[in-house]
Amino acid sequence: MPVEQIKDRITLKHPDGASAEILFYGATVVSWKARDNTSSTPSERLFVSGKAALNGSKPVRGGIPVVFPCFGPPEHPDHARLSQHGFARNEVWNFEKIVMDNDAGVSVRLNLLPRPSIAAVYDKPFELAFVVTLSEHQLSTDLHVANPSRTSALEFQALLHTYIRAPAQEVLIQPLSGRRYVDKVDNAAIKEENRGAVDVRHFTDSVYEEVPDKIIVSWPNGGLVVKKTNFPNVTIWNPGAEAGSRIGDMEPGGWERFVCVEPGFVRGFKQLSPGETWIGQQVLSLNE
Ligand code: TA6
Repeated sequence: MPVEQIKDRITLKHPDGASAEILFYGATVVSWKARDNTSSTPSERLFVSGKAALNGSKPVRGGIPVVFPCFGPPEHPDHARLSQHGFARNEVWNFEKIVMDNDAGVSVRLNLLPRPSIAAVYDKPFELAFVVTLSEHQLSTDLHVANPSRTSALEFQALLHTYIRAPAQEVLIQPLSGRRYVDKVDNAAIKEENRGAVDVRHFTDSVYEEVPDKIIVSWPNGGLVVKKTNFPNVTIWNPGAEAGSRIGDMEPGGWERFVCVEPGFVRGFKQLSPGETWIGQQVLSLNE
């Protein structure tokens, strides 16, 4: 099961043709190709804008950006000097090791430790690791957050900002019915979802609370399942044409080709005691 390290990225390959690509920049997964029951050849399951910067000049517009230690504009005093969605997606991570490489799948681990560029804006001790595992029909991404301090707690938010390639006008996300959510398109009003399935036919930016760990993302003749662990919240985002056309690195009409389904711990802050580690996991599956 080959793992290839090319200049700016790691490529994982599976004997059946599935593959994944992870930029060292931001540990951003920028490609996941796999077959489902209806296809004989692997196809791309993630969306990356054709105008995305992949050279480290700015966070990638697409794939699976890693959001840490804050989601959205910073609210916590520890995060006061950070930009939106924190520093993890803006830093070059280190390739630590191959965790697994057999017929079942291949798994690699990257890490991000304090360094001067981070210390300039964030002075809390932390250790991050990101483990990406590719199997025939699944892509698993685990974010490990450790608090190496012997004395102080670590408070953070974390989220995987996953851009699922999908026909945005036809995609449905469930089960969110009855769940409370923050509607960021309506002055952050707190609402209860009254739809059986959520669509993104209009500008959508909703942070759902206490969401079941299995989320079904479906569209005519396609779909995938998102399974999450330790991520109680899910953000659903699609900017639509008006807001989308104002995003500088969004390809023309790009908003028609993705839905962001973002498992996270973003309502309040996760607190790690000294020496504690937390793992948030997302598993994207075809053929469920
Ligand atoms: O996850 C949804 C969101 O917080 C939206 O509010 C929008 O800002 C999106 O993330 C993209 O953020 P970015 O900083 O990548 O442009």
